[in-house]
Amino acid sequence: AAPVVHIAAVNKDRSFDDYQRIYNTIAEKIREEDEYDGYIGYGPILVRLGWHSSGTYDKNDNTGGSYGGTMRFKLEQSDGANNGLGNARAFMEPILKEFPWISHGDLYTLGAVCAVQELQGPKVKWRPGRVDMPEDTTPKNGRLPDAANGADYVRNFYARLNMNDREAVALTGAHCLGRTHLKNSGFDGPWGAASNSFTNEFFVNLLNEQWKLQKNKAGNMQYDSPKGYMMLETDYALVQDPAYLKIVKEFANNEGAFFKEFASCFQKLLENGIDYPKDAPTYVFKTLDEQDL
Ligand code: ZEM
Repeated sequence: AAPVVHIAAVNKDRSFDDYQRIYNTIAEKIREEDEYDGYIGYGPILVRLGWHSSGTYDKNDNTGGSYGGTMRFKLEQSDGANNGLGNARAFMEPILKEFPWISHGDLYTLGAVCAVQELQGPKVKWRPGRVDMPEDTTPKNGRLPDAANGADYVRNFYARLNMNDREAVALTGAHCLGRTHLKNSGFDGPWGAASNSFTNEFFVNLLNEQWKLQKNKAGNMQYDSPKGYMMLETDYALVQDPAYLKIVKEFANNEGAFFKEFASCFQKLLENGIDYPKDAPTYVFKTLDEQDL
């Protein structure tokens, strides 16, 4: 079969200001509802929503990915890997009511960009044009990664998303945000101390903590440190594999290098499978701080 083509549909009636308004509405709601998940807030789970909307992509046939907004369908929501994302979708519901003209794919990716920036991460360029697609284009369950695996699995998984080693390591650095929840994934605990600020702490902790592989309360294996931090097996694979380790060391020593790589491969992740016409606009949103809001 011919590969699927997804062409960005740029809405000529909408300008940068319209999207910045949505960004601001999301950012203000993150700031307002700061008590969520033990005062971590909604930022991390909005990043996870954008990533899981995009992480179904398969470069071999150009299926999956963020374009069709298929995360709005039960079939995709019911993938075990998406457990817990109902909270992020519920967060977005009033935003969709207020801005009914935006597609689900655009909203969920814009939300992830907003969260990264509002949590002091790098500026991530964002482009509109995703179009809600019918239910029968929903990718089958099982395309999102399984944490109980080592470096070979990680490398193969990211190859399907068209990501090289440096991009794979940078993307995993998003685990500076948020935490694992027993009731969602069967894993338990945060990756570090600053769960709602975007930093290179994930890499620093990978290298500097005393990690011990043990079985958690749900019977799953995870690495734990005396400070109460955790690592998934797929995270720890980044220090076991020599090619990955070199990049982990670079990002631990140079937060700027991590931010630069993350900004570019996060945009790439959110846009995988989409063709943008030459005249399609690229937006860089201002943070609330920069607008004195
Ligand atoms: Zn995650 N991730 N992830 N990830 N992730 C979790 C949570 C978060 C993997 C994984 O199994 C898990 C990327 C890659 C990979 C975030 C962002 C990104 C959780 C915990 C698991 C189990 C879910 C829970 O229990 O609530 C695996 C195996 C990955 C690759 C091999 C990439 C890439 C990400 C973004 C760029 C974020 C922000 C969270 C925290 C969510 C929260 O609610 O706090």
